[in-house]
Amino acid sequence: MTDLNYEKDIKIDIQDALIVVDMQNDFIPGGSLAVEEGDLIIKDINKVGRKFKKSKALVVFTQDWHPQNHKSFASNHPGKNPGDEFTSEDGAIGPVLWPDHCVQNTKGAKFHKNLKIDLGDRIIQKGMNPEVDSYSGFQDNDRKSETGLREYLNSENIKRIFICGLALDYCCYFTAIDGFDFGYDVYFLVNLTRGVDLPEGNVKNALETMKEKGIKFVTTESFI
Ligand code: VGL
Ligand code: ZN
Repeated sequence: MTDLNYEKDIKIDIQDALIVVDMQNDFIPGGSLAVEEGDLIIKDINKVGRKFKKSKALVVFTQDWHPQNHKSFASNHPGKNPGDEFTSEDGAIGPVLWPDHCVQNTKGAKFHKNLKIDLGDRIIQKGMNPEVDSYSGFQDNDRKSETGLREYLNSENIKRIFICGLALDYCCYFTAIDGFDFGYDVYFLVNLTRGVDLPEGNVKNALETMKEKGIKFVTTESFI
């Protein structure tokens, strides 16, 4: 595991937002793209969400929301299997193909029943364009279209964002990187996320890249 330093004594305030990434049935054990132990973080995400609301901070949920013909699905590439390496020319899809997941209006795309979605101020959907994936909660992988998250956070005068959810090395990671590049002070809630680690080593690389960039790391114990 990568050596990380955790920030301490963080007081949540009105310019903070908790971004809860893709806590949907398909990413949780039993789902089609299950992240190991994804279910174990739900309770504490609810707890931290409550803390943010008590402190008048924002809580935003992102939701992976694909059409059935989405090109990130191996099933839409004859002869390919989930986990196969695949990158489209412009990086819009890849570096691997996925099982069908989070198809619009299916049970797999729904938030887990134990997640307290009432705590959310906004739900941001992503991945609707069948030709382009959207790992980041902010924008498509080809960076040609945004989801509305930045506009929303800016309209609420948010300066710090705290990221948790699934999966560490995909949607959480890319949301953190974009958040940083868009000028937010970014905190990664390490014990409230789990990774897919595909290809192997991806979780370690993601953590190292974030550390080098200046993204900060916290746990649920970091808050006052
Ligand atoms: C995700 C792979 C494909 C994620 C979404 O939420 O991390 N990963 N689509
Ligand atoms: Zn997806």
